[in-house]
Amino acid sequence: MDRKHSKLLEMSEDIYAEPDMTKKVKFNRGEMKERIVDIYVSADTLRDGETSTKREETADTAPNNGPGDQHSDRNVSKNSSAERDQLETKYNNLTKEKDQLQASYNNLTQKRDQLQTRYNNLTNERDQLQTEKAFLKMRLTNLKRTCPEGWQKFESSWYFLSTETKKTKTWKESREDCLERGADLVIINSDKEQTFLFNLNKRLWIGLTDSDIEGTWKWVDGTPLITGYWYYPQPDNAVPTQNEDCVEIRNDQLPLKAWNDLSCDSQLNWICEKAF
Ligand SMILES: [Ca+2]
Ligand SMILES: [Ca+2]
Ligand SMILES: [Ca+2]
Repeated sequence: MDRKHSKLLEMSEDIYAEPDMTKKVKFNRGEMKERIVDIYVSADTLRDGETSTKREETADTAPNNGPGDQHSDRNVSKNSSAERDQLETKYNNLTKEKDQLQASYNNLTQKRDQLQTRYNNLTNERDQLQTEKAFLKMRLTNLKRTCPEGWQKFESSWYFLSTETKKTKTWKESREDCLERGADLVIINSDKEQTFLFNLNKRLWIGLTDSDIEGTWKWVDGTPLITGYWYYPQPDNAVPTQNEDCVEIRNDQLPLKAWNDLSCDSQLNWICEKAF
């Protein structure tokens, strides 16, 4: 037997031999038939000096994805089932994650709202404090500027009251004292101011006189008297001088009926006013 026939016999034996499972699973029946046909073809072609080994090799390595490959279908089905399980797991995980994120988001939203409220409150508080600070600063400035010792504030004026009864002065001397203090004898502009002065509870010179024209009362700043707080029957320009041209507030009358005209040479306490 020459080499070519020996090879052919070997191949025939291969075909009728016990099936090699690892090899067989790669072929369908159609392919097996093709291989057998190939072998007889090979016997013819041997004369042309062609071996079938090449063809066998080709068949061996051919792709096995032809139609009707049941084994491949099972694999696909198996694969898609595993893939579905994986996807389902993934979906469940993502759903869980989404829920956690939603909860987290809700918490953060709540926190943000709380912070917003707090921020608004703090802003309001800050604005109030700023207003308060500005007000206090203004007050302090006023105090520094216009509050020397012995002065007191009422409404929008500062007042200096002469308190020592032994050091009383005439109306003219009293006015000079006020001018030296950068002020003047008080000018009474309202019932409130009148009441405040009455409550100081002293006989005091005020900045009103009719020394220029008898009976025509003028304040020290030159403005005419509009509202007076005389008690009856003042002003009377009365005895003993018959020349009462200066005005005092008395402490033995009513708050809004407390003025009397008397001689400017009388000695009294006095009150200066500095408006701001
Ligand atoms: Ca006044
Ligand atoms: Ca008079
Ligand atoms: Ca009088």
